Amino acid sequence: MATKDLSQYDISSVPSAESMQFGIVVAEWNFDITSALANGAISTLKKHGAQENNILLKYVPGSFELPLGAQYFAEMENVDAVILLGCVIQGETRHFDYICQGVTKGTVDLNLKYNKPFVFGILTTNNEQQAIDRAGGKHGNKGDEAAVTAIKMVHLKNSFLS
Ligand code: RBF
Repeated sequence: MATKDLSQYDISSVPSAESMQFGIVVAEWNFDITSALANGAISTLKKHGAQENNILLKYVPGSFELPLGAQYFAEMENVDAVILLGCVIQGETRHFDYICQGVTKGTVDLNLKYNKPFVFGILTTNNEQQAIDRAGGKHGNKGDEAAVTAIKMVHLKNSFLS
């Protein structure tokens, strides 16, 4: 994956997502940003062959709730991967640190507990402009990058099973 433009990647390196099923959990905080991340993720999944009815979308209030929302997908739906989309912007208090710590640790734990990909599609920025730049702006869209990661990780797992 590119580091400067989150939407730039080698298309030929991405396997087909035609038979894959995805859950996407979106935080409602900073929704202008997170809805743009969701649009990016969905269009990238479809671009690589995912069927519309195999992309399930749910919302949680804020990024702190993303791991539990993602766990509901793992427990109650037959998904191959879950993409967590959020945007945490640094404010005046320590909230930023606690939310980032919680969602990061929660996401790592889910990957290992369920042995399936839970993709970290969460922007953690100093200000709103940095988030806009990474949600379809001058640095691309983190939702695109998260979708490509999900496809590649499902393919990786399947390669061990076949
Ligand atoms: N959630 C986010 O997804 N992004 C944020 O930038 C964000 N900032 C917050 C700042 C404060 C002061 C508070 C109280 C909450 C914030 N949240 C944010 C919401 C958080 O993830 C969670 O939904 C709530 O803390 C649950 O009550």
